[in-house]
Amino acid sequence: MQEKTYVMLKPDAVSNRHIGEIIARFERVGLNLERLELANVTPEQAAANYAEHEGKPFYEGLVKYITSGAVVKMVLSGEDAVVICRKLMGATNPKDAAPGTIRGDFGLVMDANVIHGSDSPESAQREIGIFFPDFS
Ligand code: IDP
Ligand code: MG
Repeated sequence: MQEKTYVMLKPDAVSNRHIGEIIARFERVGLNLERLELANVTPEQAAANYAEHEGKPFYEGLVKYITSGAVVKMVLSGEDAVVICRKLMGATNPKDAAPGTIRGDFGLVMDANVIHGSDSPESAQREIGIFFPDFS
């Protein structure tokens, strides 16, 4: 199904200058960039995006990390965009992410795992609303 997803290169990906290489992977499989912006995540956006994790031991560190420096926010579209992006990203923990995936190739530890991607079309709609409020 044609769908949209929200993907975000986290501060470690930006500070390590991996933006181009990572975006190239999404373009290579045939997904389309609908929005692309270098920005800082506000504390309000971080709290909204990670609401499901509030109260977990890693929550405070996660919010601190995602607001610690510039990120690249994007909306990608295409056939099964949500699942395709999650597959390209790899497992949440770089330790478990297969070589060839973004987290497997650019990450080392869970505390700086390179990239965020929506986990369902419903999450995508919610997250696009958080980060691109003017996107219809
Ligand atoms: P996902 O990003 O693959 O969807 P989630 O379980 O939704 O994974 O976790 C959201 C984010 O929270 C992860 O990408 C990672 O940055 C962070 N995170 C999750 N679990 C841990 C943990 O145990 N320690 C540190 N950070 C974590
Ligand atoms: Mg998640």
